[in-house]
Amino acid sequence: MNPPTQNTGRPGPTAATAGGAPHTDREVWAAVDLEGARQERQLELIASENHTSREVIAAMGSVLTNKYAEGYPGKRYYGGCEHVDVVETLAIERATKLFGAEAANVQAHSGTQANIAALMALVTPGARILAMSLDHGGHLSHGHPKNFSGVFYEFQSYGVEKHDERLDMQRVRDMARAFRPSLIMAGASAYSRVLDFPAFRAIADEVGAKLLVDQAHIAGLVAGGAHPSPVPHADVVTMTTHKTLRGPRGGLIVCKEAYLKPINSAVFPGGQGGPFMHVIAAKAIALREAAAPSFTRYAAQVVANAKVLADTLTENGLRIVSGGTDNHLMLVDVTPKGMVGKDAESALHEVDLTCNKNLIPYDQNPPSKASGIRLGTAAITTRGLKEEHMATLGRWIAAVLSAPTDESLKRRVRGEVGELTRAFPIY
Ligand code: DSN
Repeated sequence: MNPPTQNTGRPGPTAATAGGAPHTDREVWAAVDLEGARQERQLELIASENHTSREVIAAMGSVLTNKYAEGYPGKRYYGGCEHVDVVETLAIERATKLFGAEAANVQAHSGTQANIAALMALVTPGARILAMSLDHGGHLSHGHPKNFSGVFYEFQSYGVEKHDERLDMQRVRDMARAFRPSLIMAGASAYSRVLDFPAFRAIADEVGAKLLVDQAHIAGLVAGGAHPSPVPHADVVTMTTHKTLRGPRGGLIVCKEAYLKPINSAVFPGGQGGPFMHVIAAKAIALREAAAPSFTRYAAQVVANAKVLADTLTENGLRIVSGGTDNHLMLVDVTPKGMVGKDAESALHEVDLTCNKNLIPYDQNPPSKASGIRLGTAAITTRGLKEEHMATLGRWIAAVLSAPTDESLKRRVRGEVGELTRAFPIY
């Protein structure tokens, strides 16, 4: 089944349809219903979010949530695992096939849990690791001093160049030659350009390091052929399943066969106890969806939409970090409009456009204010929006950020956003 991209006339996935259960807990279900309505009403531009299919949601609300299954298929520490074994085996088979990998672990509860496992499997505590700076688009679990990674390993960060806001692989190579890391990490949560995985591999080989790629943001683009795959180059690839891959909230690891044993043992018992079998079922369903030809079209449309959105924002006076995007996201410098990211996020929220403030490289503002916002097209493409809608959306965003206190403008834009979201319901 593919996620619906047009009005099916069915009710939403929240209280009305959650497993056909009685809804006696009015307080919780009221909030769930409101969240469902919010998602329908607003355009979701948070680059790390998406709208899953109803089948994925149904699996997460299934009886599999009742089952303990510590261990792996065929080798569990609990009885009664014969059916969840089938589910986990399907998820593993689908993950390896979809990403062309030798092996997979589908149990990590999140992307950070997957990274914990990968670091445990690949290096020893205290090891030197070279990864992308959070301030330039990296991720907390790539060495932030308060994160497990920064606490237990010695990180050095590479970043983008000041003049073009892109990674310079020669600079990364120079840093690796000087630092001599045991592991190099590639991957980002706010970098809009293609990552050069063969270059990362060559640098890792030159300095005798292993290569870990965190493809959390781009996993769906990789699956759909809209971004080069890191799998042939990396020793281990971690990801989340809920961003561009459009599955349930969770983590996933694919790797060379030689790393499967240490990865499995680092996930369980290393960093987790019982796997979430309901989420693993949802991962299996999402992986099947991502293997369909329609998902290849979806991934291409996500990238095409992002390009039009970035171009329209540029034409209307905003600055896109690095000059544009090759993937599903962009960092928009809002300072040309005399604003900071925090205020831009609020102004857009008032017109039902949801996004997050974000540091831009070499930002002069603190993270609590930030000079930019991060926009992504994964979720709005799922609900069926195409290039022509991106041009309209870009003009709305630029207009609101040019006059954030103009109440009549915001009323008008909010009304137009409402017309669009009603024409393209999620469920
Ligand atoms: N919080 C995620 C994001 O928004 O990119 C990363 O974990």
